[in-house]
This record gives sequence, C-alpha cells and structure tokens, in this order.
Amino acid sequence: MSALFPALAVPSDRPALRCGADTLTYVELARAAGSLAVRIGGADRVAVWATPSAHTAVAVVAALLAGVPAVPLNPRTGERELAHILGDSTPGAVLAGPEDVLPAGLAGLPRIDVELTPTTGPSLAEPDDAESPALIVYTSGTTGPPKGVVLSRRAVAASLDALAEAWAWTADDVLVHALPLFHVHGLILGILGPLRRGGEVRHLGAFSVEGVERELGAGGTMLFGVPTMYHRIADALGGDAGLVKALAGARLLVSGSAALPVHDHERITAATGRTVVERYGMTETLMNTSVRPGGEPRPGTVGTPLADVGLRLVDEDGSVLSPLDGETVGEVQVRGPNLFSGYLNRPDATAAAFDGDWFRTGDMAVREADGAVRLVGRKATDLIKSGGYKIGAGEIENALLDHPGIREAAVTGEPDPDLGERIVAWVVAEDASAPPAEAELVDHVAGLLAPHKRPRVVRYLDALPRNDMGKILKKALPAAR
Ligand code: MCA
Ligand code: AMP
Repeated sequence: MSALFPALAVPSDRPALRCGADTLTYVELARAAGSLAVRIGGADRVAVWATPSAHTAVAVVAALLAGVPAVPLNPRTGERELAHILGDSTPGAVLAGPEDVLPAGLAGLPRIDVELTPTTGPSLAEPDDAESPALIVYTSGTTGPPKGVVLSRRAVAASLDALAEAWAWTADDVLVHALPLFHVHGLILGILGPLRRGGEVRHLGAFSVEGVERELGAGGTMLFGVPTMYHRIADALGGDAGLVKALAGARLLVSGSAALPVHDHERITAATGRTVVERYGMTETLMNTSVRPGGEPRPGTVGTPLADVGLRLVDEDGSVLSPLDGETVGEVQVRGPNLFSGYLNRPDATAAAFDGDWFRTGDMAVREADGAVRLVGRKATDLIKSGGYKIGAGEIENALLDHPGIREAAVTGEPDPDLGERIVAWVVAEDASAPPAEAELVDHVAGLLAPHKRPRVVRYLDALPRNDMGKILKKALPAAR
C-alpha cells in the first residue's frame, strides 16, 4: 500500500495544521511526528489523550507513521468508561500534551509527552501492511459498554480517497472545523483527511459561530460540522452579514453524523445561496454515501454511494429490495474497502454485524429514482443521536441504576431542535418521598460515562410501564408522566 501521508514523505513549508496558537508546516509536522514515532515504535498500541489540539494530531500521525495502532480517548470520559476502554484495548502508553492533567485512571500507564517543536526528527518510512490496524475507535451499542472498532490503514485511505473524488478535495483546500478528535468525523475526516491530501486544517478548539466566520473569512475553503453546529449557524445568519459572506465564500459546507433537518438546509441556502452537502457514514464503515457538490440540492437525502462502496436495502427476512421508488423501506447494508476489520475482542458482535461480507448498519432507508439514499430511521430505538454523538440507552440506564437512590431507570431520546435528540431519563426512586435531585443524577452519569451522555431531562415516575413479561414498555413512557 502507498503511504497514508505522501505529503510527509517529501515535506514542504506549506501549512499543515493550525489549532489555536499552534501552527505546523509539513516540515514541522514531519519532524514532530517522526521523532515521536521513534519514541513509541515497538509498542503494541498507544492511547491518545485526544484534546482538540495540535498535540492530538501529531500523536495520531506519529502512531500511524510508527505502525502502532492508536486508541483516541475522549478527555472528558468518566471513570467507568475510561476503565473499560483501557481494560479492553490494553495500550502500552498514553500520549498527551505536556500541559495535560491526566486522571487517576491513567496513572498506571507510562506517559509520553507530545512535543510540537523537537529540534530533530528522523524521516520514517510508513509501514506497508494495508490490513494492519491504524486506529481503534470506541462506539456505543444499544446495551453494554462501548465496543472498539478496529480500522485498518486500508479503510482509512480508501474512505478518504473516495471523499476526495466526490468532493474534488485537494491540497489547495483549507478545512475549518471544531469537531471532537476522538471520533471518526473529527479525527479521520477532519485531521487525517486534509493531511492525506497535503492541504491545511484549522481546528477552532471549541465550536463557535464566530470562529467559523473568522476562519472561513480568512481563506478557509471547506467546513465540516454536525447538524447541531449548522443549526446554530442558521440561527445566527439573520443579523450577521459577515457570517453570510464567510459561508457564501466557502467552496464546500459538509454536514454529517446525523440528519440535518430540511428547515436548517433551507435557512442556510436562503441566506447564503449555498447548499450544505450531506454525507452518511458510521464508525464501522467510515463514509458510505455523499451528495455530490454542484448537482441538484437534495435536502433530506445523503446522496449516492461513494466509489467502491456497495450499498443495498434489505427487508426483515433478509431479502434484497431493489425498487428505486422513494417508498420501500429497508435496512442499509454496505460493503467495500472502507469497512472496519472487526470489534476488538468481540468476535460475537463482529459476526452478528455482518451478513456475509455485507455490514448491517441498523439504519433504515429508501432509495430515490436516481439511487440517492434517504435515511428514514434506525432499527434500534435504544440508540440515541444527540449533538451527532451516538449514545446507547442501556449504558445510561446501567449508570443510573448504580445510583443508590434509583430503583428503576429507562432512557429514551426525544426530538430536540438543537441536539437532534435529547437524552431523557425516566426513573423510579428508592424513596419516592426523597428522590435524588436531577442535577445529582446528571452529574452521576457525566462522571461515570461522559458529559455528552448525561440526561438533559430527568422525569420521576412511581413505576415504569411494563408488559406481562416485565419488559419496560418505552413507547408507553410519555403517557406514564
Ligand atoms: C455540562 N457540562 C458538564 C455537565 N453539564 N460536564 C460535566 N457534568 C455535567 N453535569 C459541560 C460539558 O462538559 C461542556 O463543557 C459543556 O458543558 C457543554 O457540553 P455539551 O453539552 O456536550 O455541549 P453541547 O452544547 O451540547 O455540544 C454541542 C456540540 C457537541 C458542540 C455540537 O455535541 C459536539 O461536539 N458534537 C460532535 C459529535 C461528533 O463529532 N460526532 C461524531 C461521531 P465545555 O464547554 O468546556 O466543553 S459520528 C461519526 O464519527 C460518524 C462516522 C459520522 O457519520 O460522522
Ligand atoms: P456513529 O456510529 O457514531 O459513527 O454514527 C453513525 C450513525 O450516524 C449512522 O449509522 C447514522 O445513523 C448516523 N448518520 C451519520 N451521518 C448521517 C447523515 N448525514 N444523516 C443521518 N444520519 C447520519
């Protein structure tokens, strides 16, 4: 396989990345990542304390240069989730910025500080094995703790190249975003994507409409975001001529990780004349489809399959559906070089996820006459998409049940104009006369799992609705209030 980062093999003085005050050219990135790669070479796996910083980008590039699989860690991960990820992925060290304060859960691991400006840095030949694991990214399922998705160098390269073809993404592009760097969207598409092309990425550190306006106004050509970010941009467009101009000047506005409501598409197009391009992917599959820029605006669809991606709809019995009628609903299955290699330590879950070489996405869709995919729902109601994060109801229920004041718990997602869905916890207190306060339960979940998994609303009930078998009837919950 050819190198993941051709621009690092013969590095130039072109800008590679900017995050806050830190900027690195390709020469500087090659030196920083090259010297770190030497320090971690030989490790089986490394964890990366994935703050939204240049240090994270250098750490992950170094791991890829060294051929050592990287496990990005959400720096806000709570104690239970962190313990699970470390126990499951058994990294030999953790890479972190020199200023980062690491939690007690990482105390047992050797720490390697990421330096941005080492004085020397050897140039390294990248490993050649396309099937070797590049990254292990943790993702939620409906029940149990998150699973480690093993992504090969082949999958990363194939998906980034398919996007480059679909979007005419080149070394001249300057990508602007503020996505977290411990998921596929922000890290693989948002950092490794521009670096594979030899272009530039500017990470805002934290999302703000002002930051988007500033960087798109100062030469940014592409913006990546989740729908919540575009919703906030759409809210701000009304009175902000500078923001309108910045968006209108960008070459490509891309939304993904969850559905961008048609209303937000329309508000952005009405104000700027630009259409937001939606693409559809998954941690396990990287990118599957995209609307093609320059074609007809297609709000509500996620476009057609990317190069080399096979996509089919399958009904309940496993029969393949072929009508391009915009009506017949089936589960999306995909295959191609973009797919993951399996769940770490979970051959059972890996086997269950496949139908032959087709991966069952769990997403339900119809196909339009031109083959465009329109997602209409998910098979599992116990998966919630909030702010673009996938969150399993089961893991939150388990965390709530661990609170001594909680006897029963059920978690659902409710429509939310900003987050897409908000997490709602329905609880029965041990002592109905003195239930734990809402803030206490919210902090409890945030502390064990992660802040984005915290319930946004807690509703107290005397009992959860159950069927004769004792199973909680989640659909009956709203009526039980
Ligand atoms: C509030 N906070 C708390 C608590 N309450 N912290 C601890 N305990 C509490 N009780 C803090 C948070 O830590 C955070 O601090 C701040 O309050 C707000 O956090 P949050 O609620 O998460 O922010 P938000 O306003 O809801 O965030 C919106 C967002 C975010 C910026 C859009 O949801 C986001 O970054 N989403 C991106 C998700 C994503 O990348 N998904 C990709 C996976 P502070 O402000 O200091 O941070 S999907 C994927 O990869 C596939 C392949 C795909 O298709 O893309
Ligand atoms: P994750 O497992 O966190 O990587 O999230 C993947 C899921 O996000 C997919 O299975 C879809 O349900 C959803 N998703 C990603 N992109 C889109 C999109 N453009 N529109 C609707 N849903 C999306």
